[in-house]
Amino acid sequence: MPDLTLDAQPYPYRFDPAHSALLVIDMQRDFIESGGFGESLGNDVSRLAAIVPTVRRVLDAARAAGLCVIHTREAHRPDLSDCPPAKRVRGDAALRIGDSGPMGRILVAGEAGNQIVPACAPLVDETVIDKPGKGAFYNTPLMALLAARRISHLLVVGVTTEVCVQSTLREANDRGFECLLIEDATESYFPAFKQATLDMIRAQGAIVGWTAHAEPVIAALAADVQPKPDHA
Ligand code: C5J
Repeated sequence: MPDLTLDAQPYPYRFDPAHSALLVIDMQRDFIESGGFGESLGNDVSRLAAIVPTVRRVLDAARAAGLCVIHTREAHRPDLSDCPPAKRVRGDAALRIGDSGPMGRILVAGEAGNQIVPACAPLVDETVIDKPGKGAFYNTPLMALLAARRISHLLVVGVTTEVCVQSTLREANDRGFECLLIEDATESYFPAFKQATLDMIRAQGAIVGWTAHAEPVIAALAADVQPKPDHA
């Protein structure tokens, strides 16, 4: 049974840290820094950069509580064999997936721009999943990994709210996970899209999942690491 409860919408979220994971979606330079994929699509990346300290605080709290931490990256093979042509040619981006930009080839595994921003860099014992799609379950080992660790609850942070984060939440929900999206640890290039996503997720009695601010999540995780009273 879950044994931690925190203030969330549309009603309190309960989770057992032993069966929960923090899923950090695509906190990559390609989306957050100048010269990457996000900017090549004409977006103002400073909105995303602003959440980095909050994501880091959630990461620190999860690590201190011993939670399973999994990072994802939107990353294609250098030969682009896992990038559907439709994904590559769509839109009128200044730089397309696979093109060379100031941080290396756009959205290609191993390139500088494809790395996670230093403040949120994975620790050596944390799993990093490269995903060719927007959802983190499509064509990745994520489901098998969560099942092997008997994870039932996902705390989700990262970017962008209405693209890779929302796709992943919906995939997870359909697979039976109880998902919590941390509002101030996710961001979109479009404030209205972020708001709509938050509203859609928690609507109709948490039809996709719950939302909460980082503070109650951090407090709940911190309470879990406090020394327990000695009842001996
Ligand atoms: C996008 C993502 N926005 N990580 N990717 O293309 O949300």
